[in-house]
Amino acid sequence: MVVKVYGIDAAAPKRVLVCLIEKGVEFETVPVDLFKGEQKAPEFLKLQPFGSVPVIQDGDYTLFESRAIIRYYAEKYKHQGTELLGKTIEERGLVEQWLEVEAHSYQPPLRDLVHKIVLAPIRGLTSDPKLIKESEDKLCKVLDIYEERLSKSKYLAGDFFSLADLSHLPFTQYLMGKMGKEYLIRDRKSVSAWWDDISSRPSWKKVVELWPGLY
Ligand SMILES: N[C@@H](CCC(=O)N[C@@H](CS)C(=O)NCC(=O)O)C(=O)O
Repeated sequence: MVVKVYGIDAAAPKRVLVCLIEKGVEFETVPVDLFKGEQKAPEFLKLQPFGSVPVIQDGDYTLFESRAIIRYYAEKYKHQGTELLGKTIEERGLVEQWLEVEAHSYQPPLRDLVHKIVLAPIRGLTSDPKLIKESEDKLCKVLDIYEERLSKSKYLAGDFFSLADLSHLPFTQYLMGKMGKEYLIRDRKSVSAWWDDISSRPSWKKVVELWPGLY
């Protein structure tokens, strides 16, 4: 059964795509044009009532929320492809801890920056340098904690690549691209080495090559 992934060129769907590639799960993509508002069309809302991407359909099973989807596939194919959840319950706890940090501390200020710097001009909106500075300051505080953590272990949850690291790929890629905020990563030695490591995985390189989006 080939998994259908709705939405491709935005960050949250890419979290799912990179996970499926790591797990060696076959999939096909269904484009959803966010700028045309296709995610709010009645047919799409039957799949995802909040009107955002990604959504997957796996046979007659439908799931939305990118982090729920990656957890589902990491568990469903535990013994196939890259092990992404850790080998012990303690490792699993740390993977979950850093997944939560990514969702609740890392992504919010970074998503704000992406909206203000990358998306605002496309939508014809002006962005306020003061608000950009506030988001950047919040992100810096989080990155300082990452620097400390990654000076002690190669990856976030320990010395193994996991869903926690993978979940950071799509939004961090924005910083490294046209946004011009690469220094936020490069100014932190351990974070910088971690980024070079995780972003050079063949799975992520394939995602960026196939779906460069707004990077
Ligand atoms: N928490 C959701 C967020 C999904 C989300 O915000 N997706 C964005 C693309 S990255 C989207 O669909 N934006 C269009 C919209 O919300 O109208 C997830 O992780 O799946």
